Amino acid sequence: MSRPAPSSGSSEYSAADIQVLGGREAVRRRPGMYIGSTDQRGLHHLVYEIAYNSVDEAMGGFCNRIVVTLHADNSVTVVDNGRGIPVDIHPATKKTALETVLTVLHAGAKFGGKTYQVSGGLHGVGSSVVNALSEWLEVIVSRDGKQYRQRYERGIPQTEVEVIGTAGGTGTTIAFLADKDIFTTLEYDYDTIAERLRETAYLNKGLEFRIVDERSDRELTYYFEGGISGFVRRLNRNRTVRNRQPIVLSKQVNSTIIDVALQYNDGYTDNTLTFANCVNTIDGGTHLTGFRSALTRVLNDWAHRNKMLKEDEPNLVGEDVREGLTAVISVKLAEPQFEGQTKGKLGNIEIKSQVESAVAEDLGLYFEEHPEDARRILEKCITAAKAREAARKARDLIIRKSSLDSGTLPGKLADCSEKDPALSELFLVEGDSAGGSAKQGRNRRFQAILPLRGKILNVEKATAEKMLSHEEIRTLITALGAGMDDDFDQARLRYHKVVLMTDADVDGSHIRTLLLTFFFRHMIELINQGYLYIAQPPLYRIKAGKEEHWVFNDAEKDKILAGLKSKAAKADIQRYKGLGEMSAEQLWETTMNPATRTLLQVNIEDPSKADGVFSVLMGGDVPPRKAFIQAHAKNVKNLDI
Ligand code: 0RA
Repeated sequence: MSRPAPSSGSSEYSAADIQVLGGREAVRRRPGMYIGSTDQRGLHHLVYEIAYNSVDEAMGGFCNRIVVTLHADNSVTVVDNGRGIPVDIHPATKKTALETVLTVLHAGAKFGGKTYQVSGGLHGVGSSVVNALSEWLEVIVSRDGKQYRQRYERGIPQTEVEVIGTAGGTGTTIAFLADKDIFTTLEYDYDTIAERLRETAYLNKGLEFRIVDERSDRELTYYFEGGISGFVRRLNRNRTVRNRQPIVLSKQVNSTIIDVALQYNDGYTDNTLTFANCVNTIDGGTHLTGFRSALTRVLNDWAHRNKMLKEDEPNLVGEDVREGLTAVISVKLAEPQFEGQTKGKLGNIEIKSQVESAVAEDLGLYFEEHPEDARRILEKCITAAKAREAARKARDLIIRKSSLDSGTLPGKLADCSEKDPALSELFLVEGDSAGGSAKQGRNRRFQAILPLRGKILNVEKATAEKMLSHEEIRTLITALGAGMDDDFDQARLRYHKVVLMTDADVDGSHIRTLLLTFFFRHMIELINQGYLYIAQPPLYRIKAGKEEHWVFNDAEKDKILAGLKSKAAKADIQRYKGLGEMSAEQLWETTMNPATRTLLQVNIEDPSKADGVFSVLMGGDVPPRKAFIQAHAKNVKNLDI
């Protein structure tokens, strides 16, 4: 045994001593703290831990072949052709460097000779953790022409570091059997481990990573000359891509190596994977932040300079330029800081600006040389921006819509005192002056008046949001109280008679048609329930002495005039062009009084035909509308949809 006994005075314990003595016990007592769990996931971590030490060696450029073998007895061997773990005596522990690495927690991090190491991630806790959790572990090192070996059981050395032969090359072989007293299973999953090794091989181009499963005779060798470019190609393998070749950016800033590959597909998700020293940083971090701001900036610059975005058009935002993006960002740095609950986030602050300027510079150059790629990518981003804007408007609309039924009735509404909708009537009256007469003439107990000023918006042509930004339409919806479109709630409707009362002239019929279109498109239930009516104001008043006639059409007028003529009475004919020409009493008597008025109920005989009529009448296509209005102008007042 090489372990020195602790001296009795605790003040004389060196930090290393405490770690040596405490480490093994601590790890075995609370394995989850070091490897996450003791199920298959935790078991797999042992393999990654050992294999990643070899990957560290590869990242330093000292190793280009790693073989992981899963044996039939559930032991695992990891072989690399690196420099071999040093076997000289370590001054602090007075033991071999090899034994220090395998017994002292995080000892690997304290060793020189490694530029980039995985330490700090969930893995990278050190070989000593694997050692402590293994029933046995054997290490064989080839260096300086010799082969060395040492054996451990549950982290305790069973032999010294012994010379067992001569060696031609250099390298490290570590074999271990996980402790069945610690793990709930010793069964490795080939596919899971193979996938992980594949990923690591992509991140280290030129590294040959081999997995052999002696339990099933399966084996695979991963070797990617293209590195992460191949990774991106693989991630996009079942997709239609925008830029044919992944864009590859590679830079070294001081000792930091930055590798980025990206390619757009026709999908909508952002599939960006980030790594720091080959550890998948699932929560991103400074490398991701730097990449994103560079990407947005470069694409905006290019779009503006090449007139794909006009000067006054807003910049693309992050989510626009990330739609359909597949990217791999890999940084290798001396002292990675992994942050967050799961240590999945890179924290090194300097990395942000390093990645940002590297990507901005190289991507800018790439687009200058490949304008076709830039154009194809930007077409996609600009479409995404438009879709985002449309979605925002739709959202706003919903929010605004909900504010429509906030409960405050519009000030312009002269409401009735009746609260039962079945007994209440709402008159929609064209113009303020007619509105005034109607307010005076009505029966305020059950008749409400809403004057609508000017031209009502053409809802057939207007986009939904434009329509709702229109004051008159909003007032109308609020007064009715039942919302509109999909959230029209008949139970909240405040009137079961809605009466359109417009002038008998061209403007009046126009407004009436617009209102009908609105109800047809947005409150069809109101029509289906038979709640929508058209008032019938008289066209003429004929007076002859004490006789007074209200006349609603020309045929009637002719008939009455003929009657008066036969009586030789002198007829005084007044034509009413507007509702405002009638006094309040006249309006009540002729048009509003339920005892004497005529109301036309609006109903739809053939909805598909009505749809066509409204499209022609109110749609954006001018020539068919003109033809229709010319053909039907005189019938419009009796419009029956
Ligand atoms: C520290 C120093 C040196 C190599 C290694 C560690 C090393 C560790 C592992 C773990 C698995 N495979 C490994 N290969 C190398 C190099 C010291 C030198 O030769 O100068």
